Amino acid sequence: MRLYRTTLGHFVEQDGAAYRVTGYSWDELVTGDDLHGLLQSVVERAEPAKEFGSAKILAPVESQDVWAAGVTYYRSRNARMEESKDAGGGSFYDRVYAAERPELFFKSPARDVVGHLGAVRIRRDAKWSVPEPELTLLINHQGQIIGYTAGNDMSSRDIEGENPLYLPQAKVYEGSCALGPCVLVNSAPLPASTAIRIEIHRDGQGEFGGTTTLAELKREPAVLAAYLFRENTFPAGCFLMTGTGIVPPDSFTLRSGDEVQIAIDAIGTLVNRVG
Ligand code: DO4
Ligand code: MG
Repeated sequence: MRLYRTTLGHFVEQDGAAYRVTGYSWDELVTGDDLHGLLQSVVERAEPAKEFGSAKILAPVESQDVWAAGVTYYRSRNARMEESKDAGGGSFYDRVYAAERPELFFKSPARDVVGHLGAVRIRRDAKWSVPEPELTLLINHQGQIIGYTAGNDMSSRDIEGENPLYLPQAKVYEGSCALGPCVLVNSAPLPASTAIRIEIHRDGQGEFGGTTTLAELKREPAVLAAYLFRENTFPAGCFLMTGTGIVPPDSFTLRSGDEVQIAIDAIGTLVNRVG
């Protein structure tokens, strides 16, 4: 079941039909004891809501901040080692890839998350910017994974490559985090065959495309979530991006006007224009 936050309220979609979910704020849904059960009862009892087609989809966020994991795919490890080799990156990215403790960082306050069809941004002082397509976990206040969405961890590779201590500036700025279009509400782990795809279009033409699967993700989502919750509490739950396994060639940088499409099996496609 897919849960949408929209300008006309919340909707759950299953088998091509959408149903209104009334009586709960987004935070109440996310912090409830049994979101899946609640949505199942809506699907069984409510009439399909045709107005869903005219609703504008909003970011699936109310009070949930966004965190991110890094260097969780071999492709990401290699790309970071290369971009930071002049700053001594030859070893520290390899070490975090191999270590038991994952890299986790704060990505975005809830208020800055961009939704489906919203505009993401590249930093004005960056020369080398890329999108990072990432499976993103919705975790409730008890630390349980209750859903999945698609995420874009927009990143400034020249800034993070210059010095690892610049990572927060490369990663955390307005318009750097997009999530959506919905939350796939499912506490069972997604199959390893789940594909994550990206397409970047420029002036109506395909500029870059790539695919990976969850089989390439080195760490279990539940383990990433457990590390995040070790010494943090999230009364309204939170999102955790699980890292990127797709990195465009070094010659590629995003431009204003590009369209980024991130598709994840069973979730859908998050589309954002670079503003
Ligand atoms: O360590 C830098 C950030 C890594 C990251 O965002 C990723 O691997 O997705
Ligand atoms: Mg990332």
